[in-house]
Amino acid sequence: MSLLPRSVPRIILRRSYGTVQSSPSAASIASRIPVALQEATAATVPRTTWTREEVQQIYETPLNQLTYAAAAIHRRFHDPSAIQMCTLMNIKTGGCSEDCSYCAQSSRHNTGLKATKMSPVDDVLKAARIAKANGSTRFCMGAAWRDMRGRKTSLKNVKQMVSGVREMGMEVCVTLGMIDENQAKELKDAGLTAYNHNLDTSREFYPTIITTRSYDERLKTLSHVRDAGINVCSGGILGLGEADSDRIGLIHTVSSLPSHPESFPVNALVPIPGTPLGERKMISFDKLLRTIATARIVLPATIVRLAAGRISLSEEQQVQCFMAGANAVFTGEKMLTTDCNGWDEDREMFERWGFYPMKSFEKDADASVSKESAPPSANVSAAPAAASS
Ligand code: SAM
Ligand code: DTB
Ligand code: SF4
Repeated sequence: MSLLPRSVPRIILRRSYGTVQSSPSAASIASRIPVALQEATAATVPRTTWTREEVQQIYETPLNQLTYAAAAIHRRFHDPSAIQMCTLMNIKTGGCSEDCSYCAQSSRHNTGLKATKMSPVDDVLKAARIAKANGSTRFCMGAAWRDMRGRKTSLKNVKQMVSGVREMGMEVCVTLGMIDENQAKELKDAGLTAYNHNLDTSREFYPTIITTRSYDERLKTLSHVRDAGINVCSGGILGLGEADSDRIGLIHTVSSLPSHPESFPVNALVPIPGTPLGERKMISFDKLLRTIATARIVLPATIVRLAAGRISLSEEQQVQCFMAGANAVFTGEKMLTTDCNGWDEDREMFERWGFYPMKSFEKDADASVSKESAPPSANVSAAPAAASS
């Protein structure tokens, strides 16, 4: 028996739902997605041949389409629920000769930061043990240096720190400024997993931010790191006053390196009073999300790291970043000189949204043997995670 009153015209029963009937066909949706994004969505290996125009096309895709594509690509190349937890330690604070206009540690700005000597090896290893006990699987040590020239004793101490952290089964990264071939080899032999050295922004915009060392010098350090078989961690800062074209330029530059960086940190400027950028407003969230999604698409096998400035994002904004392809964070008591989201807060957020910490060497773990507790001499991090075609 019909449940409809007799007065309802029969035609209603035959009509399909309006949303279904009027939704555009898959072909018409696809025709509005840039060709570069369609190609990226179909790719199964990273490519180093992107043109700047292609990266621009991807970056300019409507944000909801862009983040959807990024999420799909993220699933092809990574476990989308695994987020790498990395803890930072500043092993040599302040007094840096460089003029990076964002940095609290440059001696050229009056930021009120007290310069310190290098931390003792034991203190660093103690901090790494605490980070590990709290769930971090990567430990990154930063020093406020322009380069490693004439720092033989410091390099010896850093190498002891590197080996000590590796013996704990953690990935270990350092950021010490510019290094040459031999220093890179020594760090590799000590067991270093990754070296962080950011390009920060596009080649064109770079000289308005830093004048004391060039873009090419930075690229040279990246080549020494890569040639030594250490994973490259290189990304940028958003909110320096750069334009969309500069964020596009940065992603294009790293995508055209001989192999993609293993890790691409996306820092949002933390304005430091006393620096030339101390009054800047935070980058708008849509630009941050767009940059993360574009990086995920163009650098599909790379770890995209939601770095400085995360503390200013709401939990929902952070989760949007993870859903658009970010899969690493800095977590713990401190960044280098500024505050960081803590372990407990991050653990609770992960549980609420269905994320879990990435294991150490998970991205390198294609080989059948578990590398979690391999000693430095096992040379386990020789191949960058993102082997480019
Ligand atoms: N001295 C080394 C160097 O310049 O490579 C290592 C330390 S440096 C502080 C590491 C990176 O942190 C910088 O390249 C920059 O991308 C980021 N950073 C520094 N200060 C920042 C800030 N105030 N806001 C956001 N990111 C910042
Ligand atoms: C990176 O790209 N960001 C981290 C890490 N690599 C070394 C440093 C962020 C520093 C944020 C400002 C501060 O704490 O001084
Ligand atoms: Fe020195 Fe690095 Fe800061 Fe530049 S970013 S001033 S090189 S510590």
